[in-house]
Amino acid sequence: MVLKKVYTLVFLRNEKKILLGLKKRGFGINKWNGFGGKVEQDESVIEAAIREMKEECCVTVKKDDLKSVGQLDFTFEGDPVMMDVRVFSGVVYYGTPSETDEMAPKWFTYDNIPFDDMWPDDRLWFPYMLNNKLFYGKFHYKDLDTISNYDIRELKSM
Ligand code: 6OG
Repeated sequence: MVLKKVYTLVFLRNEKKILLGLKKRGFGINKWNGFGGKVEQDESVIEAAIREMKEECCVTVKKDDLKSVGQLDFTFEGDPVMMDVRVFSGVVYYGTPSETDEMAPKWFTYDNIPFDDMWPDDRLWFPYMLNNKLFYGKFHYKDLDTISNYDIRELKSM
């Protein structure tokens, strides 16, 4: 049996730009990504998404302003734990994205997303998110730089 851990990943967006954060420590260090982390035992997925936004970039988001847009399953060679990442997108937020010990936030225009400095899976599923399509993706990593196989499909609903 594969053990599963649930994570959140939130992207704030507007018509021209998307907010990414440069991860300053831990898993995915020095990569640009959305904001998120592990869902704790005493909270729902959406509560975790909101908490992580506050902790990682000092921004308040409300439950109804986060839209569930995708799900990503990651497995890593030799690791029995599957990461089940729930992806959210939002437009409305309160406060100013600010640097924390964990993340350095920055807005990127859609033609300037730094895929070379992101997880390799991102360039495969971002087109779904950016085109407002719901998606499910499954990726197996041979090592932290290499995807050995994957599958992505569009979903009709989440
Ligand atoms: P903390 O360790 O910071 O949570 N995450 C990934 N995101 C992408 N785009 N690709 C991956 O490919 C990822 N693996 C993990 C989930 C880790 C954060 O990083 C995301 C969480 O938001 C392997 O608590």
